[in-house]
Amino acid sequence: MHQVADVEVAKNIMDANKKLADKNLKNLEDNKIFCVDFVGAIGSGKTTLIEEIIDKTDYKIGVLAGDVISKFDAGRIEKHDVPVVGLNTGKECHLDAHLVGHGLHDLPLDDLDMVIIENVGNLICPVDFELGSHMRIVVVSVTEGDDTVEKHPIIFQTSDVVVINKVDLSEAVCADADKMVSDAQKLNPNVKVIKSSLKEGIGLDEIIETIESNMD
Ligand SMILES: Nc1nc2c(ncn2[C@@H]2O[C@H](COP(=O)(O)OP(=O)(O)OP(=O)(O)O)[C@@H](O)[C@H]2O)c(=O)[nH]1
Ligand SMILES: [Mg+2]
Repeated sequence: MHQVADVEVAKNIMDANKKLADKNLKNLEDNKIFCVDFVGAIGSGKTTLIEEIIDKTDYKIGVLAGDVISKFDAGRIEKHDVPVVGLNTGKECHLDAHLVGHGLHDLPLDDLDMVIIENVGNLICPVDFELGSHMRIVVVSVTEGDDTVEKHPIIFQTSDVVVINKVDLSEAVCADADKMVSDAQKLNPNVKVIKSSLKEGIGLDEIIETIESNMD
């Protein structure tokens, strides 16, 4: 009996989130803005990648930076002279479309052509919560272990691009980055997988090209 009630509540939450995600997407499209959301493990390199994209492209980018508490990542992004809104989820391990809707309200949408959302570092909770973006990129790194992809299948099945980051550290942590690539391809044959070392500038151009190819 209790389980039935739980399922209904969960379904209502997901339905409400989906409606708000659709509203966010319409808001972005009305303003001719392309939106990418980054999910991934804690410390995998999401903020570093966003900083690189801001520095290496000419797009007018606004950022929604999710953190459980504090505004650490928002503070980092701010230094790149782009508008940024820090979104705190409190105890929650993911952003949702409602929070993102408020964040979009606080960005100067008239003056942007791209919005980048950084989710809270987590490979499980963000899966069910669409935010209204056009594409989702999941970032993991070799330092989490080369079984990370096969252990968290759903986020790789529901993302458009997989970035396997920190390949400069593969040897040091005895991780096989190619295994992570093939695990992702097995889980999602349509997904684009890119190995990167943001420290050494490897893979960044391909990530940017992939985003641009989705903007057409
Ligand atoms: N060696 C190495 N370090 C990297 C690479 N990319 C990022 N880092 C470092 O990894 C650490 C975490 O990077 P962040 O960009 O903060 O990671 P994040 O995914 O945003 O972390 P959270 O928001 O806390 O989940 C930082 O010290 C980065 O400098 C890489 O390719 N190689
Ligand atoms: Mg971050």
